[in-house]
Amino acid sequence: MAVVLILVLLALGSVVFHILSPWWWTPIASNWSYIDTTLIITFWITGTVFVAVVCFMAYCVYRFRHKPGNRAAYEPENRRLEWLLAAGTAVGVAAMLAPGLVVWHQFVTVPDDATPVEVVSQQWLWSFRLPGADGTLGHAETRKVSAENPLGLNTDDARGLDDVIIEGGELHVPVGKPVHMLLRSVDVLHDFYVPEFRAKMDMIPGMVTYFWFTPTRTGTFEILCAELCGIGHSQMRGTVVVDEAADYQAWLEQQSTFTQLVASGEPQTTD
Ligand SMILES: [Cu+2]
Repeated sequence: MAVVLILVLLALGSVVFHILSPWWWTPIASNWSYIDTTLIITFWITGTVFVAVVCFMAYCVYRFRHKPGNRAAYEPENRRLEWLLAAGTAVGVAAMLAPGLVVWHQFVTVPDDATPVEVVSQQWLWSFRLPGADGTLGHAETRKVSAENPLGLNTDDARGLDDVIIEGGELHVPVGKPVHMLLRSVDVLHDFYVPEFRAKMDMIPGMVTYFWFTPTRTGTFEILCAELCGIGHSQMRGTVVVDEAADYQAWLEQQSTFTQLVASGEPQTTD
């Protein structure tokens, strides 16, 4: 009887803990509320199955408990039950995966009016690049990275000369405008993650990964690295500030372009 009680309490306790849990998500600051919807669908499906399985175990322990003279019936196969369980599992798994495919498609389908913002990761620092007056980013590659050219811009590409470079500083983005995030790594795997934006993407050396989002409220948010990338991984934090348009412009005018950085002869300090 104690086992039955423990099982029922386990099921009930899990549901109560889930409802009262302090480890819930942070208030959202982007357009990706669909990501939360997919999580809630997964919670409901896995939660229902978990409670049903544990309660079924409790029922079996109670119903088929030992009684003198009772004998177990031998039933090696039950076609109907196997079909039911296989079909039920398939429906549950499909219901968890299908919404994710829809949301993923939206997550990587960048609207035409999104502003490109490049994020460059390295052990253990976040740097950023914004387009200059021409509205486009110049070509860059890791082999061109040097002390004077920390993001590896291709100096033959005129489009990059007016690019705004922020090495190891804060990224600012204007509120309400879609942003096309282009993610590069100059050394190992990293992962750009801002919990409030519900946005997360691996950064792979030699590739440019991307997603887009629209910040929906102003504020200061922490960038985390979500891929174990070496001894300094847990200190690999950055900051993204979502500004009103006027504040954003004021900030942008304070930043140095690639040409100004090269002319000054020294790279920005990283602290
Ligand atoms: Cu990292």
